[in-house]
Formats: sequence, C-alpha cells, structure tokens
Amino acid sequence: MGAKSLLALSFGAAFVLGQESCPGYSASNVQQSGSGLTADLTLAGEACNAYGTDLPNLTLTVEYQSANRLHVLIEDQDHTVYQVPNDVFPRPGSAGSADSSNLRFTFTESPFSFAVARVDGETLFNTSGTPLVFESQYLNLRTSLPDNPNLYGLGEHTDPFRLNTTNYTRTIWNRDAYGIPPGSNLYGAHPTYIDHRGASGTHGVVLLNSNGIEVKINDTAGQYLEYNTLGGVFDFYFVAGPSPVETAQQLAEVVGLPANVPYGGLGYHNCRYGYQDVYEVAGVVHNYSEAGIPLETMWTDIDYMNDRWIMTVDPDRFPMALVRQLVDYLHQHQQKYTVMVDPATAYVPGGEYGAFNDGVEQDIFLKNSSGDLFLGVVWPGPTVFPDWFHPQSQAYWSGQFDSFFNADTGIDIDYLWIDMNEAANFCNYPCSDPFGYAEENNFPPEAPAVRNGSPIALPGFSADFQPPSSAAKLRLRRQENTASMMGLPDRDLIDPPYSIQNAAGSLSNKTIHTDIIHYNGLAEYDTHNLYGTMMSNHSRNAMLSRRPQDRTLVITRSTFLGAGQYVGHWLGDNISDWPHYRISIAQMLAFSSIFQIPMVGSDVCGFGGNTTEALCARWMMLGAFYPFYRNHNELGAISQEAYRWESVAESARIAIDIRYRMLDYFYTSFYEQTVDGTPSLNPMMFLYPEDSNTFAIDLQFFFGSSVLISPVTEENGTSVDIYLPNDIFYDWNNGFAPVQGSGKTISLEDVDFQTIPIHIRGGSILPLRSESANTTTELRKKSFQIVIAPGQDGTANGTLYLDDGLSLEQAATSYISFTWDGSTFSMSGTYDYGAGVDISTITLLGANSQPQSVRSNGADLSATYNSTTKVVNVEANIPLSGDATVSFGQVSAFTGTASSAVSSNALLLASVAASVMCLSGFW
Ligand code: MIG
Repeated sequence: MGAKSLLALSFGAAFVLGQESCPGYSASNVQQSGSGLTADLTLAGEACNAYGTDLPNLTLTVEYQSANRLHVLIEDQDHTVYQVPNDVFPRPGSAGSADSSNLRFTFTESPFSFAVARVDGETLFNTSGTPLVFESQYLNLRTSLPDNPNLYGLGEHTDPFRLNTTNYTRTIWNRDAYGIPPGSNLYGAHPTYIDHRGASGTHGVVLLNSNGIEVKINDTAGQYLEYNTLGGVFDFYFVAGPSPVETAQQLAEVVGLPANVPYGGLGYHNCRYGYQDVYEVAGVVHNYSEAGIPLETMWTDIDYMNDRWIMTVDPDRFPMALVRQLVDYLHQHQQKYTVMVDPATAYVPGGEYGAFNDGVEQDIFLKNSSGDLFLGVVWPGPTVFPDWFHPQSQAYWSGQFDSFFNADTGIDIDYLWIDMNEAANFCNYPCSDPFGYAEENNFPPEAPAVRNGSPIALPGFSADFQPPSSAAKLRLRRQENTASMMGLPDRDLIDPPYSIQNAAGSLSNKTIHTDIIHYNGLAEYDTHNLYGTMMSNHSRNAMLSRRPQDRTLVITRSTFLGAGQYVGHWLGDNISDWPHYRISIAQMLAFSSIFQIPMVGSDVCGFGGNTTEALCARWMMLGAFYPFYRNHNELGAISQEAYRWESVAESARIAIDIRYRMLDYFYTSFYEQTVDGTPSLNPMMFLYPEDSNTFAIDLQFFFGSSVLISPVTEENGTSVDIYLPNDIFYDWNNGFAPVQGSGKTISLEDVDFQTIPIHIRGGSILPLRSESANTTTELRKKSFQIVIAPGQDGTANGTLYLDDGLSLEQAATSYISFTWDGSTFSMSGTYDYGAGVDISTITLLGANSQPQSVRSNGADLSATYNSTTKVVNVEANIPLSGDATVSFGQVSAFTGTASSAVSSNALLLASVAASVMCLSGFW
C-alpha cells in the first residue's frame, strides 16, 4: 500500500470522527421577509477542523425566487470564499414570495438544519441528520431521502440513468476520460439531480459549485444523499416540479435555456481521427454521394493541423488552397464543413507562430506563480493554455478565428468542434520537464506519409485539386523558454486534505495544475470545472463574430452547468462495443432532459477500437435519433464510414430517411426546449411518471415527446424486449398499425439489421416531410404529411415551428398548433414564415373504417383507406398560410390489438381483447 492510500485511509478515519464531532452551527439574528429570510450561522462548538479549518461565521440567505423555485445560499460572512462568478454562471432572477410559493423552507436553529417541502406536504430535502460542515477546503451536507429513491442526474457519468442508491459515489471533476468508464468522473460537471417519487411528484436540486465534488448516496443511516466539496459555498436551487417535465422546465430557468441550432446541424455528420490528407477527406465526401447516403457535414480532426498546432494547416497534407476548394465544393453541394480546435497552443517562442505570439503579446496565457508561462504537454508537444478569465481572451480568440477561419482567405467552416478542454494535459503532475516528456512520448506524433504523385481524380473536384508544386513546410524550431470571492488564502491547492475519488489521481494530474492563478486572481483549484464552458462561450462568440447573422453550432467535450446556452456536447471517447452503444441512451437522456444540453450524441459506430458490421448497422440507426448524429472513429481503427459495408449503408439510408422525414417534428421539439426547457428527448418515466415500470428504463426513449425508439440492444441480436405502457401506440414499421400497450414487456422478433422499432404515441400529431432528401436544404423543399395518431381518449395534438433554419434573429416565423377532436382536424397559429410548401397529405391512424367523406372548406378531399393498418390517407393540399379545418365524416377509432398486424418485426402482444369501439359519443 503506497503512502498516498495510507494517507487516504487515515483521512477516511478522520472523516468519520469529523462527522460525529463537528459542532455544526446555530442560527441567530433571523430576519424574515415576504420573499425569504436571512440568518447568521455561528459555529456551535469547538472547531473540528476535519479537512481544513472550520469557518466560524456564515450567512444563510433564503429566497423564494418564483412560484416553483427556492434559493438557499450558505456562504461565509466575509465573502472571501470563492463563488462561481456571475459572468460565468448568470444567476436566475428573483421575483417570488413565500405566500405564492409551492415550496416551504423550514429550519431548526440549533444545531442548524433546514428542510424544503412542497406545499402538498412532501418533504423534499432535510439536513437534520448530520451537522453542517463548512471548512476552508471541505464542505459537507447530507439530506435524508425516502427509501429506494429514484434519482437521476449528477453528471457526467456512464452509470445507469436511474442512479444506484447504495454505497454509490459520484465524483464531479472534469477529466479527459478515454473509454468513459462507469463509476468514474468524466468530462462534464453537473451537480444537478432530480428525485422522482411517482404519484408524490418530482423535484430537482442544483448545487451551484464548481469545486471538486463527491456526492455519496447510501442507505446505511437511513437513505441519504451527501455532498462533499473541496471548497466554494452551498448555493442550492430547489425546484418544485411536480411533474418531471415541469421539473426540467424549472431547471432550465436555473441553468439557462439552451441555444437553438441551425436546421442543418441536425443533418448527418461524418468524422474520423486519422484522415491522411485532404484527398482522403474529399474521397469520403465523394464515397457518401456514390453510396446514396446523405452526408450533411464533413468533419476533420486535428489531422489538418501542421504538427498539431491550432490555427495552422499542414502544408503537405492539407494545403490551405485545397482545403478551401474542398469547402467550396461542399458549400456548392449544400453541405457543411467542421474542424476541431483545442485550447492547448504550441509553445514556440521566438518564431512566427501567430496563435502563440498574439497570445503572448496580449498576455492571455496561463502563468505559473513565477510569472512564466504554464506549460503542459498536449498534441503539439509543450503547450500553453488560454486563460479565459483574462479580459482580452475573447478579443484574442475571436481574432484568431477571424483570420484562420476567414471566408476569403482561410477555412470557411460552418460549425466548430472543441476538444481537450477539461483541460486535458498528457503530462502528469508535477510535469516538471514538459520538454523531456514531449520528446520521450513523441509529441507531436509523426505525420502520415505524403501521397506520392497525383492524387486520385475525384469526380466533381477540379483538375487543380492536387498539391501545389512547391509545398514548403513551415517548421518552426522549438526553443527554450526566453520569454471579493477570490478564494480563501493559505489553502493547499494541490493536495487538499480531503481526497475526492478522481480517476486521474491527484487533482492536478492530466490537467492544468490546480495551483495556477488566473489573470483575475481566481485559482484553477476553484475554477477547473469551468474551463470547458468558458472556452465554449468564447468559441461561440468567435463563431458569431465571423457570421454575425447566423446561428452557429459548437460541439464541446467539457461542460458545466448552463453550457447548453452556448454549445452542444458529444459524449467523448466511447468504445466500439455494445455496452457503449447501450449506455449512450442514458447519457444522452441526462444531458437533454436534465442538464439542458439538448444537442447531444455519442460517436456513432463507436470511437475506440474496431467496430463490427452488425454494431455499426445498429448504431447508424440508433444515432439517427440522437439530436447530434455523427459517425466518428479513432486513429488506427478500421474504417467505419456508413458506406463501408452494404448492410450498414442500407441501415444508414433507411434511418436517415426516417430522421429527415421527422426533422421538422424534431426541430419543433428542439425549438420548444429553447423557449421554455421542455425536453426534446424524453425518458419514458417523464411521460409516464406514475408507471413505476418506467422508472429505470434507459434502453428506450422518446425522440421528441411522441416517437418511442426501442432499439435492439444485444450483440448480433434480432429481437428486443420492449416495454409499452398502458397506452395506444402506432407501429412505424408496420404501416402505422395500432398496437395497444398494456403495461407489459413484449418481445419483438425478427428485427433485421435495417430496422429500428419505432412507435408513435397515441395522442400525437406529427408534422413529417412527405419525403426525405439528400441534404437538409433540399429537404426543406418537400411538402408536409401530417400524421394524426389518436390517443385512448380519441384526441390528439401537435405543433410545428417553421423558420429559415439559420438566422440568429428571425424576421418571420410560424408556429402552428394541430388538434384532432375525434372527427375534425384543425390547425391554428401564426404563419409568418413562408415555408413555400403545403400539407400534401393528412394521414389518420387507427381508423376503423373508410370515412364517408373528408371535407375542407366545403370541398371534398379524396381519401383512401387501408383496412389492415387502419390508416386513412387524405390528399389535402392545404397551404401552411392560415387556419384550416378538415372534417372526417363517420370515422370510428380503433383500439385494441390489430389481429392481423404482423410485420417483419412481428409483435407478440400481450393479449388484449381485440375490440372495436366508438371512443366518443359523437360517433
Ligand atoms: O487525445 O483529436 O475525444 O474525439 O478524435 C485524443 C483527437 C484527442 C479526443 C477526442 C476525440 C478526437 C481526439 N481527441
């Protein structure tokens, strides 16, 4: 046993002692007001100094911020302790009162503890079991919970969506986490959870704290959840729910509403690490088009850079002139281009490297206490890191983007990918010899060979799409280095007395050292978890400054609370295996439905290791229902572009076809999330919150709120057990035939490798495009097919949001509500955006007979009926320019099993008596 673990053990012992012997606080000077209260908290006995020194004087501030939100802040009276800066995390406004709140705050004076309850009497949070501990480098607070609670969130992690509640630790400390192992801290910090109690409601709790955190959940002293942090303050937001969807909306008010994305950002993306040169990238674009698989956006990883220096191109492999031709080609074909940028910047003093020189000149890189630049080792070798807290950092970053990503002279990217921003550093603490480390470990790595002779002739690319005759590689020689709430003083910023279970070991391992002080005086120890989100915000602004009229799409690896306001997130370095395929659903649901970062997805077909044909075929279909749909692959792994196997190509064509037909439906859901936080992906328990069978389900999910996706999840399997709540569904893969769910698991058999089970939830109206297209630009020219899927009560509704898909400020938008009351379809709303297309078809599902007539505006519309699938198709041709109604005469709705509804993925339904009935007295 090493010294370090002995140390940890002895601290563990001290902790138990500390917990019992810490004195807690007593409240005095309580000032009540209509909107909350304040009190002084004074250490109630002798300091225990378990992991640092106890702070003697604290302040409690309680604010009823809105009807459903309560803010509880416990901070040091001196305001010396670090708090997350308001410009990094803008606090939500406050305009509530105790009288109008659905929450109640109560407290005990001595020893101080508090509780939060909903006005219905449900206690949500109660700290009375243990004394509050508030020390210079350690905070501890515990709430008791009901037995066997249903808890979700506390990311980023790859544990099940519903969290374990015994002997479970969630460490929150952003980390470069290849392979995203379960039970460990990953790239993002989201100390938010929701607690779901079925009929007793759902609520949410956010701890706004960017220090290292360990949340412990156990049942050894009754069921509890405990926060252990390495600093900061207790800054809690409680939201009342009581439904899961309302909880999500209220959490969005705390962390901020997510940014909207360009419509094209929802198209299919292809990426990999290890494309040899620009010809290979162009070849991939060509191959997609040959294979008839729609490719919306081509991506390039760090391969394009000259020796991995950001803001440079490799003159041999990715000469600027050719990259520019590639981008022109993509743009002419309505496709987009994205590249990666890392924060770590090659350390090359005394040379001609602009990104480094400009940063030095503007003094925006992080420094050691000696005043020297702080050096780590990343791809280019020894590197420096931008200090996002520097007042010039935005100007610097935007300036680099303006020149390198200049539309006239540089790479005119459409979207942006930012990586390694935890921040990642390959060199372990103390990294005393970054030059030696870089040398030994071969950073930057050898570039791949330069192609000899003429590149392959690629159809569509001009004859001069070949290397400039005198490719002069710019090689700069690396030289020796020539060149009030700020946090308590006297802390150990490297080895704090309490150790959180950072999978990288010491806090400073593989990242920026935690004793680095930012330009504004804040310590990396306190702000580490903010680095990726601050880079995200800077990068978004830099992209917007290039194209001020347009929305942008930035995809980041590291996130903190509120990052969704700026960026989307890909789930990092997964592995090409079935466990990672499965866990991607839980990860994605947490980001979309809890953390409010809805533009999310995993590397399709898997990043690390070699994928397989079967896995890739399934993953291309599952990925079609990730908001962010990108195939990405590791350097050295076998190729996995969607066209590499015919079975995968076919899965991709089918899945993209479905996704694109649904794209406006999903775009509408996404838009709605940007307006009020309503999740655009739903865990099953969000929509069936009283059905306890749904609480742990994380292999099925709703795309939007109406489309249930139930992928095959077993290796090489062709069957899947799926749960259908007691509700009516319609089977996408069987001509929309109705399926009565009965709160049971059913088996779908013979689900071949080109099929993903999809069910439309009764009660929905979906606006689909009548057909798919090769790009989203073309897709927008297709007419609409409105699909009415009546619920068990015979009614349905849905919405459609239309805009130009790109502008930051929209000149005109349409927002249309559709309803079905059992016999009449109506649409009403605003119609300012000219979509240029009509509703060509209205499709009514679950109809028991051919309607005698279908009328709109006094005119008869022609309708056909399929008695096997129970579907009525109406030639509607209704413009999207004004309210309209269509009445269906004498149509009766179907419920129960479709006796002959057998498709390739035959449904073995729990036997529900086939019954045909009129659902409303109207018929
Ligand atoms: O240390 O840029 O997660 O997507 O391909 C690896 C190379 C750095 C990690 C990213 C991955 C990317 C890779 N990057």
